[in-house]
Amino acid sequence: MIQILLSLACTTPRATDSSVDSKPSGDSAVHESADSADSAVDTGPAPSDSADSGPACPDAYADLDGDGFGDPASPRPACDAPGVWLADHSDCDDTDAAVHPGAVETCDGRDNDCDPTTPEEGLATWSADDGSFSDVTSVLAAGTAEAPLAMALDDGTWSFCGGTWYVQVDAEQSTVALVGYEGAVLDGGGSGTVVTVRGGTVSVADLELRDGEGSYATSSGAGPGGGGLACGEGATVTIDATGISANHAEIGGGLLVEDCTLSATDLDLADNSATYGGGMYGFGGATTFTTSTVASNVAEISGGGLGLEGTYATVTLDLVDTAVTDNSATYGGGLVLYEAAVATCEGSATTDGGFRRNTATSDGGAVYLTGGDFDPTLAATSCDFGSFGDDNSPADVYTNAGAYRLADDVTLTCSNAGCR
Ligand SMILES: [Ca+2]
Ligand SMILES: [Ca+2]
Ligand SMILES: [Ca+2]
Repeated sequence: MIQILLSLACTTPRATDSSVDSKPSGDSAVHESADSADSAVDTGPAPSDSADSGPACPDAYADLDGDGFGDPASPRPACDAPGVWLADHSDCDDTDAAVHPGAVETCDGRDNDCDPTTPEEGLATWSADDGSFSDVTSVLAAGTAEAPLAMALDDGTWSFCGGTWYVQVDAEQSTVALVGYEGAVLDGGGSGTVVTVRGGTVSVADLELRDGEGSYATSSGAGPGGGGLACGEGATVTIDATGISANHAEIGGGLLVEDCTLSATDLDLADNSATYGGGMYGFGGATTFTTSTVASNVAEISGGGLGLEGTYATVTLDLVDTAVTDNSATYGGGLVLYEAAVATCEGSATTDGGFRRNTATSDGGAVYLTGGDFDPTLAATSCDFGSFGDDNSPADVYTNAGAYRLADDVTLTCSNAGCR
């Protein structure tokens, strides 16, 4: 690559190198493009020095990131260009020294080598907090459906591009981001939890967590659970634009939450199955789903879509503009609340937030709540419970005081004493 420093502009008094002044005038094509591209220079004040009568000046280009490749958006005649200006103008990002022609393409959703045709699919990258990064494609690609790669994650951002990655990853007291591009899938191979978070702060974005078999045991000994993702022991987990589907566990087919703060936005929790909590089960902690869907999950016993056990610790679930649909169980097709569990359903007249088309073979098509020593709570604000075509079956909410049929956009609170 030619990297010619054109800082020796003929307009600058200190220019003593004759290489620019003596440039052959045959470079007229470049000169013409400069005329047409940069009229500001052409119409600016006439330099008073010898540049007026000098030979044609080729364009020069800024290199603000210092990677040796110029910014094509910054042409100016070399004669007027002080500082470090280059003849090269092939840098597609002059704010990032790691991005230039010939750079290694990495999985980051960006064009690293200034060639948009270079594929990212099938690449995986790990980047540390200090900005350094490593191509970890060969490490992560070692997993197979029969033998998924079991791996503890170091701090940093793990990026997965395209394709299916057979992994069972583990974050323990770490600060980890898992990011997908181009429809990347993390597949547990049906033999373990796909993502286990044992403390720390973990984010998951733009990924699909699939085909996990819950292997996380809670501190109370319940489980194993959390086929797609298990979070426990004071962890903070953020999920965005991610699917958790086709996972299985004894408890929490897709998600298991134990003493964890989990916030999910645009989560698609679908087609998971378990004995308790087909989509998700919570044993403590605070979970929030915003503009998400919980669909077509199945529990053999209770909580087809979602379940909370409030015997051991404070456990809450807030459903904000989240649609819980087409889930099924024996008790609580959409949601089951045991003991001191607290759930909220917040919708609006213009959203489908709430419970529709969920079914229970026994009681509580949408929600089943029951407590012996404690009083579970469901607080609904403009929450849908379905109507003629998309009602839950049998009655919408089962409580110790009886079953309730509810309509759409309902605001009330249900507990052991009933819904009011
Ligand atoms: Ca540059
Ligand atoms: Ca660059
Ligand atoms: Ca890239």
